[in-house]
Amino acid sequence: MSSQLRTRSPQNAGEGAIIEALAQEAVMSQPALHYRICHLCEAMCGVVIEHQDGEILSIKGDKADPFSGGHICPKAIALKDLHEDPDRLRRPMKRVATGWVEVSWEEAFDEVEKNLKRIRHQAGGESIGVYLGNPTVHTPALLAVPAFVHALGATQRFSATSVDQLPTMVANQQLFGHQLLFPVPDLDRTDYLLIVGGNPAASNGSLMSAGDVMGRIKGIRNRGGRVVVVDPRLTETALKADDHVFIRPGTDFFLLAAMATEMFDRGLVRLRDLEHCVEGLVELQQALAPFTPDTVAEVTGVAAERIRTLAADIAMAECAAIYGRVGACTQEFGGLTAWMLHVLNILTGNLDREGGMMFATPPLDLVGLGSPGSYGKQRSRVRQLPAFSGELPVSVMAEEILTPGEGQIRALVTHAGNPVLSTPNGQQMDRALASLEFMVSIDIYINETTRHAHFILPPVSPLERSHMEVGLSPLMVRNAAKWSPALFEAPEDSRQDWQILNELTQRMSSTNAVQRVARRGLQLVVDQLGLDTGLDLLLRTGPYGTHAALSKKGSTPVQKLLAVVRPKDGLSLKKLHENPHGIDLGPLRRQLRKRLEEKRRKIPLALPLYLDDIPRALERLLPRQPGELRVIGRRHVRSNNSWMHNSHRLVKGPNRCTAMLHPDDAALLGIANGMNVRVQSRVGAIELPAEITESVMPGVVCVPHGFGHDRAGVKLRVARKEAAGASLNDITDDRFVDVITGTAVLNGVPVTVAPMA
Ligand SMILES: Nc1nc2c(c(=O)[nH]1)N[C@H]1C(S)=C(S)[C@@H](COP(=O)(O)OP(=O)(O)OC[C@H]3O[C@@H](n4cnc5c(=O)[nH]c(N)nc54)[C@H](O)[C@@H]3O)O[C@H]1N2
Ligand SMILES: Nc1nc2c(c(=O)[nH]1)N[C@H]1C(S)=C(S)[C@@H](COP(=O)(O)OP(=O)(O)OC[C@H]3O[C@@H](n4cnc5c(=O)[nH]c(N)nc54)[C@H](O)[C@@H]3O)O[C@H]1N2
Ligand code: SF4
Ligand SMILES: [Mo]
Repeated sequence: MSSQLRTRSPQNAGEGAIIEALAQEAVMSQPALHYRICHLCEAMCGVVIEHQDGEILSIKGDKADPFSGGHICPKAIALKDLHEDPDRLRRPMKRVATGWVEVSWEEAFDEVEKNLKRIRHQAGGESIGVYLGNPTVHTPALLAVPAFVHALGATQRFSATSVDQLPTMVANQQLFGHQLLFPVPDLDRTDYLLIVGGNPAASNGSLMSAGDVMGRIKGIRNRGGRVVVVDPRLTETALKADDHVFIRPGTDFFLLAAMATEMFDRGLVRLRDLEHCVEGLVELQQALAPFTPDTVAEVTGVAAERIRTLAADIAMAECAAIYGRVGACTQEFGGLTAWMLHVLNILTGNLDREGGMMFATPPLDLVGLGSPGSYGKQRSRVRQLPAFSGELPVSVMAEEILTPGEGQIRALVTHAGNPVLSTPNGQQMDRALASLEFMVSIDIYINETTRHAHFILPPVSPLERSHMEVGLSPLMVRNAAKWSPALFEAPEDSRQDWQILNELTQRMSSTNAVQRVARRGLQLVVDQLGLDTGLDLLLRTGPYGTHAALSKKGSTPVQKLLAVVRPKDGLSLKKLHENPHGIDLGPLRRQLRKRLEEKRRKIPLALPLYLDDIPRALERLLPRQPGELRVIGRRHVRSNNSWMHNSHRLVKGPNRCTAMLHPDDAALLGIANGMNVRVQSRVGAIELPAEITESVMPGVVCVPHGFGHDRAGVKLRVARKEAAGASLNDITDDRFVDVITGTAVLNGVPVTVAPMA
């Protein structure tokens, strides 16, 4: 099948190829259906791909998928564009004086190994940086990452986590004892959903994997429940909610803390089943006391009466889920806000309770497998920002590359990441990457980031590999399992992400000849068995697996032995293969109390880590100054961070890279709708058209991220021509971080706006 696709592609349309294609016409097959998980966002929709002779005929929602029930968004169809995109790299690329040349895998791997080893030998593991981008989580290759990082010896690790959910992971670890214990809203059973800084109507849901998230949210209202959105913009989600609360960017902690104080003062705190699971309640109440509806009304822009009602409604609801997302995390008090979100769910007794915030029981037990996480065991060299679980905030990556001295990063490996467009102070990041002695990117495009690489190692198209959402499984709002085989055979001499990582792991980990031979042998075995064998093993020993007893806490040796000789009828790769639409594993189940009991720990509500940051918040209890403007971000359902603007179908329509401004601010600044404006911050300026709208509150400028494709050397033809735009992260500030976690402040960055001549 795939060979026909290749012969038809314009690049290979030589005479021989045409003859081969003609010969194969004779064996043309019938259209066939392939069932698959869309891997483009966290919603994990089931899709049906109709295909014939290596050609995709259509992509539709899979109605038989128990998780998504047929829902898809416009991006699903872009799976075809992505697969066929002539700009998508198929062969390893080497950057030479005149541009890029294709090289063999052997040459690319040899050169990468030689350069990384040379630098490691000269300057140690500190001199090698690793950046893992968001799609890393959307491939099962995630399982190959820890060994790779270990083999590399790289001690300066970064990822998109610190421009995203880091505050939540820190709060998970601090309060529940494990970074991956993410509470997710029990959407299908809740009566009240409070969304703080999330826009599922655009994002399709995040840290709450839910097929048809807006359908499920509508379900809450249909059964008489209530949905309230807290956001500086009247978003597409807010339009579908019962109520929308405008909030001044970066002030959510004040609002949430005042709600807690209101609950304490009015005797509305109701721990319910969590009564014996928490400690520090009195200290918490004292620490939050300065924040009351009256003291925070001005700073947040939310009237005191409204805060009181919000607090009472939520406290009195039979069940409620208080959920926060990107807008809550990537802001000045992201750490405190993530903490308060957990705290409010606890104070209202909604944590680990049906209809509240619960924990998934995924088919692969990532909580059991992964490290619980650690805070601040390492600090960054230049600015002393804390690492979390061995990972430094990406806001320091550029300075760690640019600042000379011992421990300076001289080589960088990026995997599925585009920090130039996705992390703060993109222009500085651009300069930093350009200055590296050596850089290698495992990526599918030559984009704003990878153009600086010396080598790019591209994995196969996502449709040429099997798929399972490993990393997202702890985020599901309903337990389910699904695995998809490859749709198309991978082209000859191609590699999947995990194979590229595995090869580099083997090459970078051995120093002497004997070890090297041994590792080669091991690698051959791993290559032969494949990643799916590993998945099968994890499924079988996971909570629903055929061999669940093997990993279950408290199983006796006899039970374990029995599991081996007489496996039960449970999950395995074979089972998932036989159920191509996926398998429903039921609603979320209570588990936190059991986990806490097992670890003999309570939830510490009044941790010094958080209480010590409160004085900083108190200093910022200031109303908006006249003329003050702060920039926030925006997502659109037809975009995906920085990397899907090369799909014709997705980018068509009006220019989406605009700066939204409130009419009052526009009038003051003399800006008319559609006029080009210059948005300036401490670190830089961008120019883009203004969009004047009452959907943003006064004082807010709203710009989407992930644009700015018109840079020299970017080989994304559609994106450059049709959706170049300007990069929001050219004005976000690498020095503006949440103090607790080092997470970048991407929302609430002070800016000025002026009309262009
Ligand atoms: N179509 C599409 N889907 C995506 C993505 C995409 O780029 N495009 N990206 C994916 C990724 S990586 C992620 S992490 C998720 C993100 O998922 P979401 O968090 O749901 O996505 P956003 O649309 O960024 O929503 C953030 C909201 O926070 C608001 N906000 C900004 N500042 C503040 C503030 O100070 N306080 C409050 N309360 N709100 C604030 C913004 O106005 C915005 O509406 O989406 C995923 N899905
Ligand atoms: N101002 C502002 N900035 C933001 C955000 C915001 O809301 N506002 N959101 C932040 C968030 S939530 C996130 S997650 C980050 C994302 O930050 P990044 O992960 O750094 O950026 P992406 O745009 O997701 O880039 C993904 C890269 O992976 C490549 N890629 C795609 N698929 C594959 C694959 O299968 N294999 C490999 N090897 N490569 C692949 C793409 O070509 C691209 O280079 O951006 C953050 N930046
Ligand atoms: S919402 Fe869209 S991008 Fe996300 S998984 Fe579903 S179809 Fe794919
Ligand atoms: Mo993200």
